[in-house]
Amino acid sequence: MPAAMLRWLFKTCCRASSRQIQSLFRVDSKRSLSFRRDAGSTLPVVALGLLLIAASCSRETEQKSATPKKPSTTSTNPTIYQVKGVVVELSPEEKTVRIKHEEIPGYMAAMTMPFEVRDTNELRRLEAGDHVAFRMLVTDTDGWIDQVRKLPRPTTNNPPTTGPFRFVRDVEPLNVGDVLPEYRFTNQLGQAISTSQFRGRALAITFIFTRCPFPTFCPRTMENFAETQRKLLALASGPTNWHLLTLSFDPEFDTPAVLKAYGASHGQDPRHWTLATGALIDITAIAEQFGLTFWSEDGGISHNLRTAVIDPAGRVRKIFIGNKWTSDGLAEEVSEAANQLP
Ligand SMILES: [Cu+2]
Repeated sequence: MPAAMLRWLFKTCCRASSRQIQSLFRVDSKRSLSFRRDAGSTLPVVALGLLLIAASCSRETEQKSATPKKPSTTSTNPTIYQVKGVVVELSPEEKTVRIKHEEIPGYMAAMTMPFEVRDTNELRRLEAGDHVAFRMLVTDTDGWIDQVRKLPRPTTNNPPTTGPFRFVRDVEPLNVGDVLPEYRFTNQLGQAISTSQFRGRALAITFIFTRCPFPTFCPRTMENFAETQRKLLALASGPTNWHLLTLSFDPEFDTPAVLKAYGASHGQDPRHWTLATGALIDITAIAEQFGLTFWSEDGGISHNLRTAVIDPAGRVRKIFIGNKWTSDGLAEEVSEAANQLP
């Protein structure tokens, strides 16, 4: 689907132009994106328009890396995708349902992930194993699903897909009060770093991969860290002994150069915020110690979310689960930890 891919490319290139691009496409009854039929006669104009947008995009990207990005205004018109999948787990109290969903062409690879459901009545008749179709609604900063319909179970028995083989080492889960073992990683400048170099400072650690497309997952985590950095820097007579560490679990793609650009696009101040990655066995170990798991699935990476605060003595102070925490909450934990007496 080249049209959808094109649109996605431009969307990731610069969000401002996504609406301009959207006007070039129509959403048909199956909600798949295609070029407007009547666009054929205006194709030369469209092509010129795309070129101009591309030119303005590259300028915007350059500016972004020089100046911290302002929080984008929330788009009120969600993009809608029709998706099918299998219910893995229902959590009505959390207003989420975990679904192993099929590929969403031009947007996201097939993966298993929790989706927010705003009306929990939609979950009432569902159970794990049900085949469902639903609408996925995505804005610049949010994502949720609705119109969840049960589908008849397919008659063929597909074998379960198992995760790929990977090297792991046995690690103990870390609880509040436990000392974080030393881990060595490589930062966005290609320099070796160690978690123990942050002793004496409050350290917030979180996990992402830069290709993650879903707004409430890695992009939200990045925005929250950017806001936490901004709030902590703005604290009059606030502590200065704090640091943020964002670890990528996609070292193959997230090279130092990729991390540097990703950090810059989120207003990373390298004095207080490091993006890093490392050997997969180390990333896996530290992630699992905080209860985060990730695995590759049909070309994408499925994962859950963890953010931890380490105190200046190197002990775990707090572990935030999922994406419901706020930058206010994190900034408060970090500044309290920073002010903590040894
Ligand atoms: Cu993600």
